[in-house]
Amino acid sequence: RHKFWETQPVGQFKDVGDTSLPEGPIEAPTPLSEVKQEPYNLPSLYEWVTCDINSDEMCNEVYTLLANNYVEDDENMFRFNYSKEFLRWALQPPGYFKSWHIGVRVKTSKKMVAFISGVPAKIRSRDDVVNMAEINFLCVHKKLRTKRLAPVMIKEVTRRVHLEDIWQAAYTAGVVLPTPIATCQYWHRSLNPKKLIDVGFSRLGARMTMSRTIKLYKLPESTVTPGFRKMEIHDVPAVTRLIRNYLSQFVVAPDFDENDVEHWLLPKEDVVDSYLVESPETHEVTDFCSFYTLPSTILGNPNYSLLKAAYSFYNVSTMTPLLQLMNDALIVAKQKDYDVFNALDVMQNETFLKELKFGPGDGKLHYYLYNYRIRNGLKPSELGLVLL
Ligand code: MYA
Ligand code: JJ1
Repeated sequence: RHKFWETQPVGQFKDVGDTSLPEGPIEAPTPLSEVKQEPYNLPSLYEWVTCDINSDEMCNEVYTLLANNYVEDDENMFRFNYSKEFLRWALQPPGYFKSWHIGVRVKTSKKMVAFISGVPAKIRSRDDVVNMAEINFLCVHKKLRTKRLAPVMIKEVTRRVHLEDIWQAAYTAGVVLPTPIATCQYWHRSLNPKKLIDVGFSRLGARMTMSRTIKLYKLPESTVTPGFRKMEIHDVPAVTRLIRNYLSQFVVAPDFDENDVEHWLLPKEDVVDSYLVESPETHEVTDFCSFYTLPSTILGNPNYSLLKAAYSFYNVSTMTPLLQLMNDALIVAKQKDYDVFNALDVMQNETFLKELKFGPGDGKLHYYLYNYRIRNGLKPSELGLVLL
């Protein structure tokens, strides 16, 4: 069934439910001197390229490959359109390795036809903090699909991760592979219902008119929580404390330090937005919410070409009810002209999704760990991790 994945150190379908298997690494690390020193062989027409994502030219090539060939919904109506600035941010967190940004070119034309990337991350599983790679942006050009390029790319990124003495990875996918640690549901909150319906992202509900639908999703002009403001650089220590404490309750979550928080959560225009609540009395930072910007290309619509989507990232409530905090996040997203606000049912998100008029989408997201066994499946609410 899975000729490639059966050979890899991942939880296998046959082991599901086997409570005798221990949690933790599946294989022990090998000495670094035993890690293969040369890249894996590609079919002879292709060559590896290590991408310098700071170069405008390279960044453009990766951007264009993904914009034309990356993830689509099941009816091929929308395709993720990560911006160049977003890709630079996603690929260059603290301690990143350029060698983990891997392209494949056609030797003769030099056209980039495939890509895979990793970035380092400390991820905690129960009480075990592990240096991992987060693998993302695996993409093979539409014309080169089903030629078994993906397994070679996965083996090559694995080799380059091993060369940095890292032996575990985390990744998400829309497809079922051996074996998810959790399966999450996408939820969507309409901000611009007319456009969403016009482009086929959503449908007019039964016994609903357009004007009733617009009214249903109306939001206040401005946020309601006193002390709600954009995060600033001087907030990094307070936000780090808040978020570390909050994430400690989940079974699997990133172990962020101040450098990570500065990189991943300090606002970056059209990439990541973060807001916090500073108590007007004590000036303490008590609550936090964030979302990242990931537009999708609308395929084959005469009137619109881009869907502007915000994706819920990390949110922490201690004093402001999460429901009110997220309603304020919806209000800022609406002010900033997003069409839809998306969220997974991870962390405590289930406590606000229905009340804030999110509806379940037709997409699921499966979470995976490489070379690390988690004995049973986790509930989405036990996951404290959001990948881009
Ligand atoms: S998820 C996003 C993935 N990208 C897309 O969906 C974009 C559109 N699709 C494509 O570009 C292609 O269809 C891809 C497959 C490239 C996905 N994750 O080359 P093939 C297995 C893992 O003939 P193609 C993301 O970026 C498939 O089961 N494996 O197929 C996270 C089969 O193996 P097996 C996948 O369609 C990526 C084999 O590939 C995926 O031409 C995490 C077929 O290869 C998938 N999304 O290309 C990667 N899709 O026979 C793993 C298919 O066994 C990282 N396959 O069933 C693992 C950790 C590595 C680091 C470890 C460090 C220690
Ligand atoms: O965006 C998604 N689905 C949308 C559009 C569906 C279009 C037809 N297939 C959707 N819309 C309904 C919204 C509606 C709003 C009012 C309330 C009720 C709901 O359901 C889906 C997620 O649901 N997205 C995808 O399918 C994209 C791929 C998801 C897998 C991602 C893999 C990620 C790679 C990881 O690194």
